[in-house]
Amino acid sequence: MTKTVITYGTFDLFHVGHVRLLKRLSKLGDRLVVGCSTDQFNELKGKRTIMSYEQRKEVLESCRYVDGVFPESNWEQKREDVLREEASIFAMGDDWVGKFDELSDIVEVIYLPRTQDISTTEIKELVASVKQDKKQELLNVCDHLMALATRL
Ligand code: C2G
Repeated sequence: MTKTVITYGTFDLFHVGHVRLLKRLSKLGDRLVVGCSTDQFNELKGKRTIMSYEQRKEVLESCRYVDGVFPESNWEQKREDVLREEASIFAMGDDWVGKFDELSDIVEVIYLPRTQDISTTEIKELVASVKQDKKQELLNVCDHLMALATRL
């Protein structure tokens, strides 16, 4: 009997935290399927993503640890998904601890430690700060050039 593990997420700006979770999950069974949040569902979750659902799905499907990806478009579909996929393990990072325990009548529910010091939000903030540094550098160069120009 194939042992299927199921998980869900946005997986925007795919990073090592996502990879390490999927790698650990893949070792818990023979097959790992992922519910990838649609763009509409992310709006409902209040999450702004950089990558579209199609791009995030394509990246997940290219990951060696993932055997299948399906759309996650609401909070209520998990029970139906678990039954359709015949999943025996439902797993999430522990930022979700306790949130999906109501599924434990049909599937083993587990929460794994998140990977520290990396998140999509931190990546976005880092990019924004680099952009800000570059902008300030350009402004400094402009000021310097203006100062030189006034001396000519
Ligand atoms: N994750 C992790 N370590 C990180 C970042 C994320 O282990 N540094 C895990 C999260 O705990 C989650 C998965 O990677 O289990 C996907 O994270 P997100 O893309 O942020 O997913 P999220 O927005 O939490 O959506 O219905 C459930 C939701 O769709 C989960």
